[in-house]
Amino acid sequence: MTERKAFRFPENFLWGGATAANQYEGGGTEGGKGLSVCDVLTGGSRTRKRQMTWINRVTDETGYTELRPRQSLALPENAEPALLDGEYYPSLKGVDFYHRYKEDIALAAEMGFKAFRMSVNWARIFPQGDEEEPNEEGLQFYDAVFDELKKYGIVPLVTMCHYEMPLSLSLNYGGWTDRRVVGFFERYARVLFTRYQKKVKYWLTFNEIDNIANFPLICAGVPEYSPQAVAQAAHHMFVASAKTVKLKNEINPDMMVGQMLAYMPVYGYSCSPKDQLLAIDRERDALFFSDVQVGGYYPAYKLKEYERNGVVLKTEAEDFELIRRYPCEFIGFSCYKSMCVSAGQPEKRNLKNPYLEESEWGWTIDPDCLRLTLNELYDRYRKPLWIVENGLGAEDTVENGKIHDQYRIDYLRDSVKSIADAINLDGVEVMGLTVWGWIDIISAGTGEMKKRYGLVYVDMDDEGHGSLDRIRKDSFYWYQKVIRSEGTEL
Ligand code: BGP
Repeated sequence: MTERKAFRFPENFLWGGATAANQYEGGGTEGGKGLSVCDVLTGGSRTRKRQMTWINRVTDETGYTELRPRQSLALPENAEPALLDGEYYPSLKGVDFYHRYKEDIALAAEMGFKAFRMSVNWARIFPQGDEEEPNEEGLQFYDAVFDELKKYGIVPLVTMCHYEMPLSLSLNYGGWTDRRVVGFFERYARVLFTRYQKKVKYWLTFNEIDNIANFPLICAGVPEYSPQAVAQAAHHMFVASAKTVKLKNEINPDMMVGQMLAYMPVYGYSCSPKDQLLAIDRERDALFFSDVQVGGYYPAYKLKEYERNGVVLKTEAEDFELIRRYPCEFIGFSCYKSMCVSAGQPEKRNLKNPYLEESEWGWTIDPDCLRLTLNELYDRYRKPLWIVENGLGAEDTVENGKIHDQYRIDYLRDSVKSIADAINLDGVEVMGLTVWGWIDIISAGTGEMKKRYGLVYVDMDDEGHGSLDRIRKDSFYWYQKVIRSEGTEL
């Protein structure tokens, strides 16, 4: 790869910021909204996993169970996830976008945003998930948000499900393992596309669909982890994605439906060929999902894996034709860091990379991870790409009403340079960049406020205490300058 000569971004490059309803919106039990799977999660920390609270309707016993990657929930007999009196649930509050959306959108406009990534909370539109008719009050809230964005000429990028499946669909159907959920999602998509076709051009189906193996409940409402359950749920999501693209074409083909993938370049720890084989295998944990949702086919390596693991998909005659004919039109992806693997320690998901620094939460700070990812995905699919999440989670300090977050400016500057190189040196077609958590919101992984990504500080602590006042950080003014100069002033 040749070195850069200059930074240039296309005039129509969509600079902006990203959030998710379950981490930002709040109003968790207002406006007719039902509970979504994240609402019953407590706060956690770097060292304490988030807990899912439950109740036993027979014995009235209540308790907590850990959310553990690639494992089933340890729920007692007859227990089900539920809110407990006196517990704090970060998702129910977010940082109150629900009541402060005008103030926040004005801040986004002040920075010069062209795009605003957010999610519609599925449980605000269909509180139980399987109703025939949507919740009108929920639809009106998003109408008001889209109208406010339009006032400033900011385009929405809307995630249809960002870890926000209605909890009832998980409890009563087992989430995406049940084929009927495909129909419920199609109904939801029809309502969104019909209602907002003139206000929203860009849609993403399922946030980080490839996280389903790590967090089957949060990603797909599947409480009992098994390779079979995850494969079946993923298949139903693929079919729902294809039906969503088909529906969009019927309602208004000017809209675009993208896939949303969590991606991390995986490096072999050494130049041993065995490390490279393992690195390819790990990258395929994510690429499988884009091969199907964007490439339109089930890759051979996954079919072989299913065969080895005894996974047998229940499919319907139309499924593979739908998947082939209606692939997503662009890829939105999150990329924060890279990983390192060694065939000598295959059980380790990630080894410390001696060439890279790490954040306070142990995430590698890799200035090249975006360029690497953009090239990998563009070479594989030749479709437009959008970095819909990138940013640095860090502890910030307020000093005399200021937040000097030079560390975040440095991280984002490297990200912008990496994207510029992919565009100018490698010819990758990049639609935009929406930095993650442009305003401080609760962390998905830990539920903390302490892990701040924002260019705007929010006065709230990990327990939800604070004024919720917004304060512009140094990075706010830096990003404002970057957008105004179209990426030439970094
Ligand atoms: C991604 C999610 C986002 C966001 C981000 C940062 O996986 O799509 O919702 O939370 O990770 O992770 P965290 O908030 O755990 O730091």
